[in-house]
Amino acid sequence: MKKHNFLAFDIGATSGRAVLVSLMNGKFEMRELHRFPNNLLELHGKYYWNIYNLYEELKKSLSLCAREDIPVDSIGIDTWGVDFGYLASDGSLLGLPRAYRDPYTEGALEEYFRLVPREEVYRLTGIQFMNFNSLFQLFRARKEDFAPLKNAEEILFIPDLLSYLLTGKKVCEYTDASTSQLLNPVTKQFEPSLLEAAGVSPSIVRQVVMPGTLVGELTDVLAEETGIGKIPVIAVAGHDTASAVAAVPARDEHFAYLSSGTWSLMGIETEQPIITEESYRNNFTNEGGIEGTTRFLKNITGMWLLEQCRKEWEKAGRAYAYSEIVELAGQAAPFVRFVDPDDPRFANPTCMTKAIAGYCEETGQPVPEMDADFIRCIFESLALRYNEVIRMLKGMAPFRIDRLHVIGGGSKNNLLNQFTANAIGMPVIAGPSEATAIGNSMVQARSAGIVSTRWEMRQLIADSIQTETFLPQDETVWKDVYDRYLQVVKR
Ligand code: LRH
Repeated sequence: MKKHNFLAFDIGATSGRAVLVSLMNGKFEMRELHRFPNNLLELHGKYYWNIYNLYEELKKSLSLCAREDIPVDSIGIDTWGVDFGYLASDGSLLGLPRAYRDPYTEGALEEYFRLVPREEVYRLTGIQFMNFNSLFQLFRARKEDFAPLKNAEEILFIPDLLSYLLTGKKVCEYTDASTSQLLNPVTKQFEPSLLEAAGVSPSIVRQVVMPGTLVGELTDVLAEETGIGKIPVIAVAGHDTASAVAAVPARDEHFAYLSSGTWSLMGIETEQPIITEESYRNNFTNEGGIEGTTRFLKNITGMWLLEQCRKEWEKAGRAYAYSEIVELAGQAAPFVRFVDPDDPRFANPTCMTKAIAGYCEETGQPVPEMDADFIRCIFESLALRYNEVIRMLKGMAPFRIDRLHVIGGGSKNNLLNQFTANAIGMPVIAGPSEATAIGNSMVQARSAGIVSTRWEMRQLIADSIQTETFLPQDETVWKDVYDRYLQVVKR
């Protein structure tokens, strides 16, 4: 059987990589070709993504492939959600895309709800309320008289924007567009009234296409400059979480997933959106998945807490490898203090360790002293928050959930996997840690006609990777601890 090579660009809010996924005889192998940082760029009080830098890194990756003479079948790009760039009528990119951690959307929700009631926005979109959703970014950009918006003919979401830079062709891919809070998950079309209320013309968005659509080929200049040739670019599941969920190595629907990275995205895959009184109250989202499925999930602040602490410790001369972090957590005293990972103060604090210490002080808990105390507190609090969210999910899921698949970089953290299993009282199956790149390449493989359904993709993934299962332990202890956690976080 012929070997197929798919190049997956997977770009998160802190780093990106180019992963080569090679498929042969019903199995795949993967290799990271290139990794690069993706940093927020602060300019005069506004926060941006340096899209031109990302473009350079994509080009570098293509050149690396060409240098190794790797015959690439196609390319796919997935990134974090909600953000977008503005394009002028001649196709020029206007400025840099604004970053979702820019505080310009603070307070935007309440202001917008005076124009369209909160319930109505949820009824139309089924999307959880987070102030950085594209809808509220556009609303605030309009209020700010942000020049790129004023001069824009259209917007392109980040994966589509990068594909556009590579090919000169524009699409609006469904899974990423679904994170905007502008799409109706039932009709899978944009809701013009939401844009109109924001003071933005509905013509700023284009018709959506489904994952697997061909965007176009690399431009002649790029094909030549990188030496790779006229390779097709596929609009994969452009939202990183959608690509990750596509790669859950499950055999049936009875699972919940936790896509664990900077964010922890916990949810289920459903055939239909779930837009109910309860999902509204619990602020669950209905984002788009592959094959028209819905990713019914909730964002939980994930490794962001730890990543920020780590940066601070590194600056202070205490750089820890990931293995050291896990070791430190194992050494610290258990169950001393908890935080609500989703407390708004942790969204973008100037100093994360101070924010955590402040939370502990305010809630009458011992303030962490050693780095290990912080780490332990973060891991335990995350596991407890996962339990809180999985309980909500169980109450709303249209089917029985009997295991949790943890995927993404965070699935390599065995201590947290065990804590999670203990807290939720259910088996945790960890892996693949590279779910996003795998899901990305599987959609490319489907476009190439090599696999046909998501279950076939998942079978192939299960046959190609090793997972690890964690069974619940110390359940009674964790039940008591969960009650204490609920008291601290006041729920
Ligand atoms: C994770 C993620 C998440 C979005 C956030 C903006 O990378 O895509 O699903 O909510 O970034």
